[in-house]
Amino acid sequence: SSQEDGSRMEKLRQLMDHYEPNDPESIQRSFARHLEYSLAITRFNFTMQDAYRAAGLVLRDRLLESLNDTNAYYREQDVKRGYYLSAEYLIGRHMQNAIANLDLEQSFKDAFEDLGMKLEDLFAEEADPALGNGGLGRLAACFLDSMATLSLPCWGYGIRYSYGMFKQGIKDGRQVEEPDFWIGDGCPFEIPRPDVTYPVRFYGKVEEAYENGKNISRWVGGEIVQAMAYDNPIPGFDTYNTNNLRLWRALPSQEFDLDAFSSAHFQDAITQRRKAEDLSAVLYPNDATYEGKELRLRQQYFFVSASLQDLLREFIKRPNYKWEDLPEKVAVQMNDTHPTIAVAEMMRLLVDVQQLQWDRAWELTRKCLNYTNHTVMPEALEKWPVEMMERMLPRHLQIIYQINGIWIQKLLQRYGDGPLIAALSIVEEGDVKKIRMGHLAIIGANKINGVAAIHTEIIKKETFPEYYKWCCDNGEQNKIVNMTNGVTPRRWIHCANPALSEIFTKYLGSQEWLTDMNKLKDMLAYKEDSKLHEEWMAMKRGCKEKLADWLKSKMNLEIDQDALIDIQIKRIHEYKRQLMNILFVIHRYMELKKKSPSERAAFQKRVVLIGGKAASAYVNAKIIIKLINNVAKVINEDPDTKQYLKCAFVPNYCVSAAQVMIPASDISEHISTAGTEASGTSNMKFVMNGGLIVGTMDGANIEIREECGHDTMFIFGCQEHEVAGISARAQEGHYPIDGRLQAVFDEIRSGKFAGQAEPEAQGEFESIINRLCNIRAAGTWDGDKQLVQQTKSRIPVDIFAHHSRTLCACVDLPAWLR
Ligand code: 8GP
Repeated sequence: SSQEDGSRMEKLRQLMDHYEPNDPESIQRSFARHLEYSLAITRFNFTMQDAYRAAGLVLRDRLLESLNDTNAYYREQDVKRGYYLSAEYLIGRHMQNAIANLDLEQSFKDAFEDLGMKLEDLFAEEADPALGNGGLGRLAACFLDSMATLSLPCWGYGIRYSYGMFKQGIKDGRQVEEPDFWIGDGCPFEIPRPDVTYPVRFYGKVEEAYENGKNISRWVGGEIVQAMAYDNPIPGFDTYNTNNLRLWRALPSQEFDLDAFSSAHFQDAITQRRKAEDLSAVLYPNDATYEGKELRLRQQYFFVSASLQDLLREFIKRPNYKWEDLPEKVAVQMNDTHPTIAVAEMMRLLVDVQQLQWDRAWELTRKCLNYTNHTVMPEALEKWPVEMMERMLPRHLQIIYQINGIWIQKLLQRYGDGPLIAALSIVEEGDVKKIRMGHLAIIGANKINGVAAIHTEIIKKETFPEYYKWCCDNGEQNKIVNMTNGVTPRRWIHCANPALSEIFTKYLGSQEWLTDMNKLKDMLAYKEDSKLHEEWMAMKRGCKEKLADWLKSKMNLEIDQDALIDIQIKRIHEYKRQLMNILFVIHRYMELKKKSPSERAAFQKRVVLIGGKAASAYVNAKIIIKLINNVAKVINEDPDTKQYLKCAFVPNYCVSAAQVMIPASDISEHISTAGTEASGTSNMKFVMNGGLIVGTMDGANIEIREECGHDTMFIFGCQEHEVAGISARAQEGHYPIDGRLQAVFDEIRSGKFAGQAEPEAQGEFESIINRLCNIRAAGTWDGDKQLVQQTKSRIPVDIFAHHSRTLCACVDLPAWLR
């Protein structure tokens, strides 16, 4: 009865009438209890890993308090909720960030130092959850921190991969991929929710029926997988608000089919189980490309369906809900094309399950969904074979055809028949008929956004030009909008560089800058202040020391802390041009070698660090890693030059590596061919840590330059609007190769970095140089010497054919060398 309920609640309220206290002693008490009772480890004998786990549980208690209160508050206020749908979250370690955001830094420091432990040592015990590939996944993680900090009622939804991004080892200079079973020892921050599960169907067939005067479609049969929720509290900074990242794990729909035992199908039952679990087993390690693999589409549908079922359930739980309120209460952001099956799934849930009329459902769907594009690489826009979709998601294919049919009708009315219709159709005709997920997304979304000003213009002009024309012709120019990326200063300044955070807080008088970066402008008042200069240099030195220790312990590399630290860390890609960076290093090395010892002493000392993972099947990217390693070996061992120039490939680049590297940099390289890097976000992190950018007019570099002043960035290279012209002129052979660059090519060809000791590598190095020189002996790496002679002074034309991605050496590098 409600009376019994009332008295029980009152009793429970009295039993727990306070929040967990946060003074150091209470934290110690809570730590000891978790060691003893949660982990069943004696408090008199434990390892650092045990300590980390117990400390994680201390934090989790506090996170739960604010998560529960925040959820209760959202419900009470009946707020509009945002949902970020992303197949990737490159979340990084939780502990340090959570302590900072919960305002527990001092208490934790005091509590653990008193017990003889350093917080940094605890932090280092945490596995770095890498449930993402690169920029897009890290952006999702930064957004979660910022949305919580801004007290916005927004949750993230994704997949709880058992294996995250592979660990990168380097063996004989080459990348080796090792599995990352990050979840192995359990993550103290996550909350398994066995009570929050949803069925997700695959395969089967659609039955048409006539019920209650209506034609209805029923998706039946096939197989059902259960999606089980794991919640990851995301605390905001300087607010009581804590949001949630809900990740789905796949489980079989029935634990064991008991009949299987008796009917000797036990093996089948186990296979079924494994198949279900495979769904959330591993992250696809591709970046800016996609693989048309069935498992990938299964993963996408799996998490999208569970997430939409969950958010609609939350909507329906509101008292007196009305469907027309859905867009007032729900906004869904689709992070790239990966979750865009959401357009069809939302329609299925509204039409088939909730029995709404098609037109009404379509209006609601379009008002609730939004889509972000993250790359101009056309191969990243996913397309699924119709045949595959028909088998796996038969009802969704029907829905997509229906959406497309109505859309094509509209187009025909507006433009009549013609090539525009085929270009705008969701269905791509051809030998293999495909569903274009990018098209489904733009047609099903309220807003479409690019991630930097230049990128948004490219989306309009090049990625979806026909769609943009449609928008303009229909008075909807504002459908494609720009939303330049951002990063969280809590992780990227406050946690990564506590000394800098202290400086800002001291000079600005408060921590407000941590939630309003505009406040940093007030630092300008101190720009001539010698005291600040001193403190700033001490901060940089401290960061470099930390980096030096880290490099020494990770890879036994010694660096001179007086050298200029020059860093390029990001996924390895031809368009990002790590190749150009290493060609520059070779050039610098050759210049140094030419000098006398006294002339060398006048050279700026430099340490060039390059880090990043290559997709496992990306052959050229892997050759670039090998080249960097081989060049580094020669340079670092050369007694004439090693004092002045060092180079290293830093293995296993990840969020925690970035937190050590970024604060220590003097300059960082953001040198993609203009028009190819959608935004970049590490550029922002380096600048926030007082580094200077060497960069091209690409992505967010352009906007950072406007914000910070032109004199704070070393810009070089051609501009995006010049690329097409250069390409055309190059076809006619108007670009001779710069002599300095030619010398670098010759040095590589001479076998200096591989030679006879490593003929295979030598062949690979020559093959990528040949590609730059438009020599089509690619693959046959010993090449056709005559062809080399004829063409080596020509601009790399075939690269232009390949989206100008590596437009590199011949056009941009000489400008950079200046
Ligand atoms: C990245 C872009 O390359 C980068 O410029 C941008 O800053 C970042 O997204 C965030 O917007 N794109 C991807 O990470 C990407 O396309 N990932 C592939 C897995 C599809």
